[in-house]
Amino acid sequence: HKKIQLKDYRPFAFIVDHVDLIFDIREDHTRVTSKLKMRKDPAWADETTPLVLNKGKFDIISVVAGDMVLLPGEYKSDDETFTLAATPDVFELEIANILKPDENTALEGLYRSGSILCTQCEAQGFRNITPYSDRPDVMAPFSCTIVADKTRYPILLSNGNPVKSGDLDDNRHFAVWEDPFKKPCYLFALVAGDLAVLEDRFTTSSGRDVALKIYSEKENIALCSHAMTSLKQAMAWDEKRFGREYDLDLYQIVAINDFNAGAMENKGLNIFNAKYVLADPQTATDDDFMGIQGVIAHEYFHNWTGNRITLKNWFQLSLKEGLTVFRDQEFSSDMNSRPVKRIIDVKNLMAAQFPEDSGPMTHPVRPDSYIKMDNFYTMTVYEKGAEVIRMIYQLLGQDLFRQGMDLYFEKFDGMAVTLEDFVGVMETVSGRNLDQFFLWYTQSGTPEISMTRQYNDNTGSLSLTFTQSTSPDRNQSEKKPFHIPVRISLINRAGETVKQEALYELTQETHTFKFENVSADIYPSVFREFTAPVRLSTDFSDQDLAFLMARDTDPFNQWRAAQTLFINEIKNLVTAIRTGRAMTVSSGLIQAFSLALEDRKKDRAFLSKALALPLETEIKDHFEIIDVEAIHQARTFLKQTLAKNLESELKTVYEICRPAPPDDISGAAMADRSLKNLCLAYLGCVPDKGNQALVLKQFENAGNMTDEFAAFKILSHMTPEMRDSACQAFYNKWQARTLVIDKWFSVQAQSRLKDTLDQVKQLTTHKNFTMANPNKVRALIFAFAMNNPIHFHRADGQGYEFVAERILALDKINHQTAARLCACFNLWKRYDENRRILMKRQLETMAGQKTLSKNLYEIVSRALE
Ligand code: B3K
Ligand code: ZN
Repeated sequence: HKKIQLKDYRPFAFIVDHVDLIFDIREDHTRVTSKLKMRKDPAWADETTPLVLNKGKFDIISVVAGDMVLLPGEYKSDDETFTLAATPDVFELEIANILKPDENTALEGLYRSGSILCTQCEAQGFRNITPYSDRPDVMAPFSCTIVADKTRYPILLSNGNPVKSGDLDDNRHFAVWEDPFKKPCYLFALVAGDLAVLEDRFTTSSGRDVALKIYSEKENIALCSHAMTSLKQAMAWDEKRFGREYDLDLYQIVAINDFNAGAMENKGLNIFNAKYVLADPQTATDDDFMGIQGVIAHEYFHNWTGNRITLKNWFQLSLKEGLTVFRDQEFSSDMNSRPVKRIIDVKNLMAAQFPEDSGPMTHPVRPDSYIKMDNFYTMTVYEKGAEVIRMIYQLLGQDLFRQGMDLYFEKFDGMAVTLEDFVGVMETVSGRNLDQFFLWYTQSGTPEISMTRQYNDNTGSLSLTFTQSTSPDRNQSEKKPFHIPVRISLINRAGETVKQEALYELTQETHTFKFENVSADIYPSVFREFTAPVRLSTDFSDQDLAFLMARDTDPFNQWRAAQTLFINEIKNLVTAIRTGRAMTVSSGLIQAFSLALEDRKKDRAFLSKALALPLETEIKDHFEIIDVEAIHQARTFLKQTLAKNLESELKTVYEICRPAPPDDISGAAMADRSLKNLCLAYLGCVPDKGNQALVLKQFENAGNMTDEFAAFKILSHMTPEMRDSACQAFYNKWQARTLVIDKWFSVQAQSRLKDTLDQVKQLTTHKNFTMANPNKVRALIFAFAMNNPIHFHRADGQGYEFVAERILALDKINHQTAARLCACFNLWKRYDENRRILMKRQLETMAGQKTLSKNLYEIVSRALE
């Protein structure tokens, strides 16, 4: 399979002046007619330049160039390209072809989800609809006519504005849409179906009256109001924070059940995974509510960062994704608790991006090459990309950053640009040179920073020495030092600030910063708010960490201190297990935990994060060789020991966080629930009848999904009998709600009970399960493979065998999602020899298949390299 390389980028030799699409939707097929107005770009084409368009696997039924009907010999067409050997300088081309959306299980291009026909084009799905130059730097105005049966498809949607509609013979009707903004084809969208709509309006700051419409299946329309509220919040926020106004009279969102990604920002017609639209307190958890708010905002923000200004080529993906994630993170921070949002984002980065960057998929935020672009919608491009933007924001400060953004919008509106263009405007407004900083885009890997303190008693000076190093990897055999911002402040034993926070910059391997006239008991608080995406090791003792956990003036650093204490303790326990010593938990840790739990001044949402043990999947990143069983045993022992020692405190806090009204989704109510459910999870992990009864009581009497689901999860680990009866009850109650049934699958997939693999296998044949729906596959198979280490990594290899077999089955119908699932094998070299051999065997079996998709081939072959 061919590798596409950034260094081979060439502009398209033609300009597309207009695209007119006609979709004639019939019972078992759709006929697409594309009318292109094109001309040669004199800068790149001469009389010998052929026209080469991308094309998927479908049959062409007619081609008209100008007034000439072309015969099959006069154009060339195969499964990948459509070619005209020669064209005039200016010409019109009309191509008609037949699609079978009902047979499209890959969910890219035009496909059916239930009774709805819809599209997904990013990254390169548009070529499966009609031959086109399927690349983001080819921008054109589109119009789109949809013709369909009026009963089956009463609603016909596309991008932009509705300009005409009407009835036709045979119970058919049509709608014509025009998008006045030039766009790349990956932003094209079409929806046809029998949908209900929730309508609202928004008036922009300059007075434009925008109609807002959220569409879903009729039975779910009552679940769309949180999405609508979130959309209006996002529109208002983007005006206030970035001066960005919406630019059409209509903004539409459609909820779809079968979707490979979370959502898609098509111009004026977002298509969403129903999971990120539908919610009410009975069926969605507080985390779901936050997720919806964030994703609705993210897609809305793309209208400026992604759509109005788009990408020169796919290598620049982080230009829209990193920036838009940064924007949605800032939005969620302004709407909710900023420190808690920061903790959630960093935890996610450490749990998923750090490992990605240390394995076979490691790539710079701007990758140099790909086989399938779909494989590069990664944590690195998105989340690390957002951290890189955040560092620019730190280096420039809020005002200059905003000036840079304003200049970016002014200079590049309507264009397809690069990361250099973005960083360039930041250099212009700040007068700074960001050449070294740009390494964050071109060099892969997570820098490791060590920080040591030297205190001079005679002079009263504290020196902080920072050293950075980044391990060589497949992308660069030698790493240059990164330009790393670090926010530092100094605090005393009373927890008071003695030196205000300031920004320092690391540009060389080693830097020492000296602070004069400070006393010996001063603590530095470094990398406040996680100033840079680096691994940090310090010379802090566990006593120091316990102090910082209680008194650091930055809540993020309090959280980090707590997590570091937990990790240190778990490392000690793992050593004890491996050397056959008895496990004990240090009294200092128990005390620090207890003090935090009793600190009534602390924000409850924050506490629920700080006092949660790191997950096994996060802990593994702190070990060179991952000992799955020892990590599991150590973490379980620590959790049970804390619960046994602090039982009465945990119960007290559980009671104090008595729920606000169950349908209250205010920040305070969510915070109470999160701390309450953390206490319940600790209490429920000790095999004690009283605690079990408490969990069961919450499960049975919960007034919302947050509480019900929290208790359900705890029950799923207790005993097979308790798990089974909880599963039965939950299923009986929610079987008609497909998104809730996803939760039911995922809880069972993550159970620690012995028979989990057999249960999961059984569930693949359950009547509510299907490999054709990505949400179902994620709920059951991904959850098992990614979040249930002791069972996926069973020493007998059966977990691997099961997942590999599912990956191959999925690859036959949905290559994008199959390749994503295969990431569970990526770190195979980090396990013990037995598991290494077993995992490698599965990778080799996959590699040996005759018909592997390009997507899966790329993941498997990188893993085996
Ligand atoms: N831009 C889309 C990603 C589509 C996934 C393509 N495989 C979602 C987003 O980031 O907003
Ligand atoms: Zn995005």
